[in-house]
Amino acid sequence: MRFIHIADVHLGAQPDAGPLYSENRPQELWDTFEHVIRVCEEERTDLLLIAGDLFHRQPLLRELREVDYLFSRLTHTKVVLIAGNHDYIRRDSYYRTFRWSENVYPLFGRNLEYVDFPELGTAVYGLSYHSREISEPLYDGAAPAGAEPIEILLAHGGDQKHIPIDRKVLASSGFCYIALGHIHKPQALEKDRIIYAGALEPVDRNDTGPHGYIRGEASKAVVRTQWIPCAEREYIHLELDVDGSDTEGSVRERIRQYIDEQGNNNIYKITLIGKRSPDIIFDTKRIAGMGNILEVADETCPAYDITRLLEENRENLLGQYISHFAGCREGSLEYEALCEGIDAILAGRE
Ligand SMILES: [Mn+2]
Repeated sequence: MRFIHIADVHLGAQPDAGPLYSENRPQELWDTFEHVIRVCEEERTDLLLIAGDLFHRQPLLRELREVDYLFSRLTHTKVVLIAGNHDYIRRDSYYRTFRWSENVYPLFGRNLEYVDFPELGTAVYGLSYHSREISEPLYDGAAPAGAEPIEILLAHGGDQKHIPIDRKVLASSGFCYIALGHIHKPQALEKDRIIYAGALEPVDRNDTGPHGYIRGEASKAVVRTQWIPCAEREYIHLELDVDGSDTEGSVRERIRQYIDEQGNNNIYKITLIGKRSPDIIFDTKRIAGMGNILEVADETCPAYDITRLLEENRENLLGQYISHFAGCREGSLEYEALCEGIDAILAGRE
């Protein structure tokens, strides 16, 4: 039995993407989702498992129709999905009344239920969110019914307000694979067995690193999985360490080189750190205008020659201020305060 496990597609979201991509970014979430559907068709995947938050918010009727159209074109694959905290089954949710194609099996109940595929020797279990938050550890008591040799749990959550998960309890639950959603960073809680597929595409600027889906194969109760990156873009956080020889031009050049190496498709958040020459000011707006860049923060501090400043200013406020910090170590909070203070006093003189 071959399956693909995706989660947190967040269709309908408008991710932060900077001026270059913002307009197209919502469309890219759909494009990557369609790509996965195509992979299912090409590879004749038996089951497509969607572990919650297919939508970023309550799905519109036309969005459900688009999604179901894509599912309906699958000639081999059956689709099982649950609703997560973002697309929870609200009182007026279209999820309640929508008529899906016959190869689609929503597990939209509040309580654990399962769908049985005898031809695949597989049963898939799951429940859905009927509210934004669920603080009870609902999966702690989840156990397979022994309906089929291969028993899979589709689950969504893992933090305090969204069905807290105890890894050890899950590990001893008896399911041969647990397809998790909600945490956007792809990760295995247990190799080949308890896995967060991660968001299919990064949705938030903090969803750093590559994103994609899980491809798995189960024979009897033995599962083997592979993580397949497929997202169009990645959020990359860069801490650029500057020194006294850097100018704004050299910093921009170094950022340009880094972006060329890491990929022009990606979206960057840049933090300047280290010690800059005291007479250099980095124009963060200009740097952010280079393209691909979502945010630039300047956390550098000026590289003052403190001994010399002290010598030259013994008789005035600046000298007195510096002497208060005698003996503080570079890099410490006190040192940072010292530099900020020197900055302020020097700026006041100008
Ligand atoms: Mn979620």
